[in-house]
Amino acid sequence: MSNRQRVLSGVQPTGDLHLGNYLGAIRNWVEGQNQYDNFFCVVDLHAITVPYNPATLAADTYKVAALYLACGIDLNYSSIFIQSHVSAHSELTWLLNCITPLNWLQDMVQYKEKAIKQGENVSVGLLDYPVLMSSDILLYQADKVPVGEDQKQHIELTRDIVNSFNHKFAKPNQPVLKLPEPLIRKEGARVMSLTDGTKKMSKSDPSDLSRINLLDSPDEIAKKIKRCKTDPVRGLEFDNPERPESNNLLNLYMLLSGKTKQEVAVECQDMGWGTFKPLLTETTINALKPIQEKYKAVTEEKGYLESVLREGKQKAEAIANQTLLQVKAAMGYSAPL
Ligand code: AQP
Repeated sequence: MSNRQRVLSGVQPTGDLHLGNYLGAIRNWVEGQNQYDNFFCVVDLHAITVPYNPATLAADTYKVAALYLACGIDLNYSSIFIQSHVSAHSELTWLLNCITPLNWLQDMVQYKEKAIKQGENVSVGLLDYPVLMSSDILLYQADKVPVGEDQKQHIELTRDIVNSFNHKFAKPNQPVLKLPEPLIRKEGARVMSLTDGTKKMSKSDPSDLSRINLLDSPDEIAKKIKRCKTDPVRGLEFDNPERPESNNLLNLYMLLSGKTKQEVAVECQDMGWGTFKPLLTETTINALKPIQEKYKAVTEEKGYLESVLREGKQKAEAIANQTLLQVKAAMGYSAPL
């Protein structure tokens, strides 16, 4: 076994992955992966906490897994698996549910936001989402969890659950569960919607024009950037709270071009939107091209993705089942016969 610290993260198969998921999460997984022992899962159990289509769930799940590979997840450092294939995730969730106070979950911002959107049909699963996420992380005794800014509160809750669990069930100085830390990069941590620079880019936004999906064609990218919200001011600038769209689009340009903030600020300070938009379009198309080519190759190789996921499941299960046994023993359950 390696001595490297362990990383766990995932994305829900709730729609097409977009630049927010890539720049806020997956790109950071890729860049840091050779320093860690990584587990990346497609969190399909999370995907059913909001209304979903059973007819496309399996295909959507495979698509996300293929995109992990397309974005550069390297199997020499990382395992990729599907959450629902490792049943320990559900079982640990039940055990942790029973030590998690209800009001901790009712305070979660994501729950409140999504509950408002769903009106009358809010499921217990939506409320319980952060406990399932805690189980995902804790089963692997993960040291680090690379996520976008929106998930920080859930990691804090995970830490509270760890402290509560170890306090109740572990012997002094022999913690059963490891305290994980969020890994949030400042750049890309919160990519905003193309149609409203004050709202985060999201798979579940009803308007596809609000986001650039990783598999969008050059024409779609051009159309979305052409129609994206701007302001009447000439010259673009970062960090002006009165100009959220300018800040967001400059950040996208910076991250996708690989230029520094200073370089971009100087290059675009006198630019009008009519010059900037084609520049951003070309940069985005070029940045996504290698991902799209790799995606095509991964999905065209018959049986390849299945073999990656099978191997990932085996590696994940070996660790997850061990942690589950330790948790159950600490909680007073008899050993399985
Ligand atoms: N706009 C964003 N900017 C930066 N990071 C983001 N992430 C999501 N949106 C942005 C990060 O992507 C990872 C996977 O997210 P998820 O699928 O688990 O759920 P989410 O955070 O709720 O993402 P979406 O796109 O908004 O999905 P829906 O609409 O289904 O809820 C996480 O690390 C997240 O931080």
